[in-house]
Amino acid sequence: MNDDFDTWLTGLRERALERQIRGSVFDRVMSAVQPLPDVIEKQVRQPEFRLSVRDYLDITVSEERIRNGRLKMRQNRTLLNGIEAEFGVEAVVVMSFWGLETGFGANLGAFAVIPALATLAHGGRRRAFFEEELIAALRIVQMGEAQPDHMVGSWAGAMGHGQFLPTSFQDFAVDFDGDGRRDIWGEDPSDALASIAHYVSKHGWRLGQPWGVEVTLPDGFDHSLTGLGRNKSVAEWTALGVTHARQMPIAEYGAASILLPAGARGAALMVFRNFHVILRYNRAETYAMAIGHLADRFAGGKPFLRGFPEGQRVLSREELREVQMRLTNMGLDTRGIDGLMGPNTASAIRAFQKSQGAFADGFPGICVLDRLREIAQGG
Ligand SMILES: [Ca+2]
Repeated sequence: MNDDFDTWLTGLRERALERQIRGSVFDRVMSAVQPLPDVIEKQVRQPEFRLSVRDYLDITVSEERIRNGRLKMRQNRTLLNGIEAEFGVEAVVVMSFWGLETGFGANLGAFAVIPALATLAHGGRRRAFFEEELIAALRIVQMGEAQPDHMVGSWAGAMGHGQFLPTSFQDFAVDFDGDGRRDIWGEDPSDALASIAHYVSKHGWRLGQPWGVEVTLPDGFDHSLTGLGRNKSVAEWTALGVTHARQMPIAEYGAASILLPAGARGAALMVFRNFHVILRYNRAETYAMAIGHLADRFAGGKPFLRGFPEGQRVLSREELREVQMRLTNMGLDTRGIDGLMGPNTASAIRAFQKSQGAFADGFPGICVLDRLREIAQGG
């Protein structure tokens, strides 16, 4: 390499200076930076999400993690109480993010974040996004908040116990132990855990409200009512016959949606505002469900009553595109072949399931694709 990289660096220097990064800081930090081929490799090979909901939950909400989390919670009781009092986020919720993101600090990531971000900003996908993060990382150094070699994280630049990108660090990291520095990387997790709580709080967390509850749907329930954002009040859902899976009352938490994370043969969830807050940390619905469920388990809650069927999983984007193409060719118009779930794709899948005598939940599961491929082969 890397005339190309050096040329890019020259341009970057100008853009950084326009953004109030001092030339001396830029030169000190960036002069020795070389692109990291590993990082591009990781981005290219980033696995599509292919675990079933059941397998994903088995890994993220394992008995071992629940035990480990409860132990860490006792060890950090005073700290967590202080954080809950300051930010209005339950200790179990903070613990859940800590557990899922880095195994309670056991795995902060092995990459030097500045070279990793420089690699992605120069030659990866989503360059503008990563350049923004790189400049934020330089600003952290310029402010004297961390030295470059202290800033370790994932290949994609997510740093510290809570895997904060540099822009999130700037906006949400806090100095909770009062030593004058926001340290989300150190062995003492005080600042990092408070920063997680601050992030969650600023995105609208409501203390004392659940993220969601497992519910039972009545026979003949119209599955087209399910999906994130198809909101009704708890009272409206109750009027439709939806009940708490463990026969408990559900308080009125405002707008609620019903999710079927693994289709109608698996557990049904009613989710509330706090579920959307978790999605601000990571947009995957299965991630948000795992965070919420792990927090419930830390608090002594029970496993899902109904559980999730073996093998059933959501289709990858590429696979969903294939489903859309095949359905559209059969005359079940999905109004677009983009690999994204929407109401038109859901109703096309439902119509297809009905035509096959299958349960018509509109769930974009692997079974749908398998059946479509069989039909294409004359099955
Ligand atoms: Ca501190």
